[in-house]
Amino acid sequence: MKLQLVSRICPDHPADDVSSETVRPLGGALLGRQLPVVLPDWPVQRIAAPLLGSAAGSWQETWLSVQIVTCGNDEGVAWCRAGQLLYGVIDLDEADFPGQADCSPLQAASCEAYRRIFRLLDAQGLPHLWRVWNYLADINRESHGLERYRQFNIGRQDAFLEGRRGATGNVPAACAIGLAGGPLSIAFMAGDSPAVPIENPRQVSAYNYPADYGPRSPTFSRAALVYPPGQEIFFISGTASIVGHRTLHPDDVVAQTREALANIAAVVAEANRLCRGPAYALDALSYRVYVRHAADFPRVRETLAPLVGTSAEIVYVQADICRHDLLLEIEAIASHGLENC
Ligand code: 3EB
Repeated sequence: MKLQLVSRICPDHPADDVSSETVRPLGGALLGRQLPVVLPDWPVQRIAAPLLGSAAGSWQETWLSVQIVTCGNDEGVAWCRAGQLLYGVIDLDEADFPGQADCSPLQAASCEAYRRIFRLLDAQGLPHLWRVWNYLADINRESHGLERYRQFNIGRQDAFLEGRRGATGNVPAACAIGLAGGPLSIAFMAGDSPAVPIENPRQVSAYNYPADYGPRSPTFSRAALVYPPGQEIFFISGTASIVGHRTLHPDDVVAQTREALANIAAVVAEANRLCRGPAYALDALSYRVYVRHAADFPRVRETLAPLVGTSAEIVYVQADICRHDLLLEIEAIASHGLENC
């Protein structure tokens, strides 16, 4: 495998377990209530969300590449590049954005973050965003007359349109998750070839959601197949208990878990029609599950375990979901080597 995601309980020193002659870290994420003070020297997204069902204080995920990695910091984006592939992280403090009557600080920060990402990608000659991880504080709180997730959606879509990237169809896989505090934090992976976007036949595409969910639709695809050399990576976006465009089972966390997994199964079936490698299966994905209420975690785990099988890796964290009636969201990832590509 050329590009590899390794996950583990945080080592004492982050560089210890990933440095070697043959693989080099490209970037990654740290999840947990208490994040280590010593950070790796590659771009790391800090996700301050309590782990559920784990004694560990934090969890580290690192993308490793066999290619030469070059790194930099431009436009406030910390990035590393391996061949035609780039991973970056940008954190913006909303307090640095005064906002205006028609544009809240969060909307301004969201637009600026994506503008800077697009400028970096243009400068690097790697125009195609593949996967984006968005985290913001108090995602469901209303301010400036609008829920904060909806403010974020305006800023994000503005930047896509300004950067002459369409806001429908060819858009990256993503998640947008609420944390208790901290900056607007956006991590991304991008490349020189377009991602193959995948939609879910059970759901209205998010970029076509009606205005009931905010003045601007979210800019993401349900999943993406992407092609680093010799490889296919399958990114499944944050997936919730939404059918059509409506939330189902608003007060039933077990039913929401089953519905979210039915959506993931539908996305996997779509991907299997389009993928170039072997088919993907639910028990061979690596999952991240965001649970709104920690007290729901045992029931979510009990419901999910028999549906995804024992071989699937699942990391559970407590975090807020972008609609107040959603109790959980599940994202997943898998990768296959491609022999003749
Ligand atoms: C949904 O399906 C649930 O705004 O980037 C999932 C994945 C969700 C990504 C985003 C939002 C986003 O609408 C929420």
